[in-house]
Amino acid sequence: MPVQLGLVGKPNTGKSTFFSAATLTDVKRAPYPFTTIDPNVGVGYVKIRCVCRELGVKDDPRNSICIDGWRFIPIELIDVAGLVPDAWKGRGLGNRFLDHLRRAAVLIHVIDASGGTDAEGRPVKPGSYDPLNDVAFLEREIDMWMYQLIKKDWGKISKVMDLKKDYEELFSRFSGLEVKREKVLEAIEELGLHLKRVTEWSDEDLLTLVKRVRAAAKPIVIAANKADVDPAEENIKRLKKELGSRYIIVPTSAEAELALRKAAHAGLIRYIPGEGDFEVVGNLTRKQREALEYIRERVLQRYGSTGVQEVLNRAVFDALGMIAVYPVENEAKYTDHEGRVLPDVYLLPKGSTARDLAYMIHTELGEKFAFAIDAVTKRRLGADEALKHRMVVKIVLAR
Ligand SMILES: Nc1nc2c(ncn2[C@@H]2O[C@H](COP(=O)(O)OP(=O)(O)OP(=O)(O)O)[C@@H](O)[C@H]2O)c(=O)[nH]1
Ligand SMILES: [Mg+2]
Repeated sequence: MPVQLGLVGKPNTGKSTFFSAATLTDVKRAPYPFTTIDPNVGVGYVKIRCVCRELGVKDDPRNSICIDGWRFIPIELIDVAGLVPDAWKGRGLGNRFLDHLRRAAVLIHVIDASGGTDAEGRPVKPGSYDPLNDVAFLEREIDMWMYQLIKKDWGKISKVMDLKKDYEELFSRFSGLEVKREKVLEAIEELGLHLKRVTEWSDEDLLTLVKRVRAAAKPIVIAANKADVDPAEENIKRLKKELGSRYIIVPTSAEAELALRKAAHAGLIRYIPGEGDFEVVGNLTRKQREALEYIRERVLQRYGSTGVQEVLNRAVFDALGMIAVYPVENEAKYTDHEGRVLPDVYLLPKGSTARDLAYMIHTELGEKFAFAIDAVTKRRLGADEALKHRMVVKIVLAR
């Protein structure tokens, strides 16, 4: 299953616009709250420098896309309804929508950095609301939602755990949120909760535990959106100064990215997602030219890019610490058994071994795994050796 990133935030901040831009699918977007009700799920991409250029080969991608030496690797995005304060208690569209985020590995918090949306998602004059308020609010909503899920029938399950002297019930609750047991155990020990019986944990102990686990298992990346609208630039400076040590913060203009991708799709411009400029190649109307010029000045020249690609990349490579690896069957030609050059790229957690890669491709491949070779240096990899980002790996099977 591909890694999933969840787009969250109060209503009207641009989540669906971000989703549309990143997946190039049309979904409902409008300048009022609760435009999105049912979640949208789609495919977006992270972008890496492809190894094809340095290896001097023309690649033939299958599970990913190569454009001008940039490899785009698919990930899944989910765009949910806007959250209002106390959504976890069922306010607004409530916690039903939070439940769609169970599988998300990173939460991308889309905020309206221009301060043009109030706490409930209603449009207000830009600059009249402080977007810094939204950061703590969102984190609390997510934490309380998790806490509530974990705490259900606590009296009963805490007794069971004390009786069995284990944490199985708790692990299984968290595993429904795609949280691994090691992360839960780590947090229990860090907080010293293993020194007490589970039935003696206070509500506060449990909430602290949930917060700790949430931060480790579902990190939040901030997309400071509507960066094209004044006074977003000043707000983003403040945001970075006050919260930059706790969060990855990326200025974005989802609207600009959407316009650029649509123009590129229509053959009007050449634009590679994430780049700092575009080239006009088609016939533009005056209105189109003005709109693109606006994007160049207000977004690309100011921030270096629209930020949408950077958010996805930072979520996967920095917040999750994943690496991208190319498996091949022929280490001389870098091909699969059909002769396709560098067909696939897989995203794996840092620290993964070649055997982990084999299991990820196919269980059978994992079971028959004998050893692996770095296809570029032809060096045999150690059984416990961690793979490196952008490695090309040949898996050798036992007979
Ligand atoms: N200027 C500007 N406007 C944007 C940007 N991104 C989104 N918008 C506008 O903000 C409004 C809300 O966008 P949506 O994408 O529908 O917002 P949402 O967060 O999905 O809203 P809900 O589904 O109601 O929670 C629309 O009018 C968008 O055109 C941006 O980067 N810049
Ligand atoms: Mg929406």
